[in-house]
Amino acid sequence: MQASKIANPCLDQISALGLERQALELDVCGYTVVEDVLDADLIARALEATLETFAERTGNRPDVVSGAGFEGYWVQRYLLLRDRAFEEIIVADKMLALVDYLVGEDSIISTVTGHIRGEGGGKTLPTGYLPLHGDDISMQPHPGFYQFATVNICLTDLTEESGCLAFVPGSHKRLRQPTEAERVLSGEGANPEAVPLVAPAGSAIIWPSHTWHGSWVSETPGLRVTLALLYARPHLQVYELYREMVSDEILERNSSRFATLVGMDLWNGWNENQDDWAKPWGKRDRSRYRPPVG
Ligand SMILES: O=C(O)CCC(=O)C(=O)O
Repeated sequence: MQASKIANPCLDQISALGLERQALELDVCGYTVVEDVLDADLIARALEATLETFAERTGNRPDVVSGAGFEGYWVQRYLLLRDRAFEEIIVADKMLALVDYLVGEDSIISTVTGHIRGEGGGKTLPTGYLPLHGDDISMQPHPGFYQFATVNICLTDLTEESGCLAFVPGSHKRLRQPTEAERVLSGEGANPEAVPLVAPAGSAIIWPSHTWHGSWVSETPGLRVTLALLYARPHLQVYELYREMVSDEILERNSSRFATLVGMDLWNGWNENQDDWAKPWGKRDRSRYRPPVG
């Protein structure tokens, strides 16, 4: 006699991709890393598009080798619609299998943010380090299920010298943000529970929003560049307006999963357009909802 096989599409996908250990790390430690999620060509395209976005919006193109002018911590948000590389990244299969495991297969993308980390703290990060925090900023205690999943895609190597990530293993089970004292990452009172996480370019670092994380000061002149993706359960408010702004052309060249991620299965958001009251966003004329830009 054989016991029944337990069917679950999400678990089957994790097994098919050989990610059982990473799923366990998410459960036990509250974070994991998968190397080689992106190939070299995709990383190069995403890095270029990220640097170009910084150049266009700040008037100063970041130089990954010298880091000049980008000391401390810099962010640029709302990157998804700027380059096809980002469209490919948000559906990378190994990463998405673990995101599904954390927040379900109907999650939506809340932000695609470029992070640049330069030497020291500069004006942008006077402490030098990014204090420990959780990415779920909703009321506490947090629910016993995850509302958001965060992914950091390494577009350059994430080394100890370049201000690597810090995690507090097991902190996802505390269901709260760290206190002011618990946030400290260096000097007197530094939280002794924090451990470093380094990873090569092309890796995805994944954690549920409950996990406490931050990053240490960079001690090298170059820049480390990462993409921060936040996936949210579909009833939550997102940071960026992809639902309203995504073009038909982008939807046509991407998968139905991409459409779900940018909100095309959502029903909320009614106004005077009465003919839309019975339609999800994917079936509406979205041009009627676009806010003027600029
Ligand atoms: O890039 C970092 O140093 C920290 C990233 C982070 O806190 C996040 O993505 O939520």
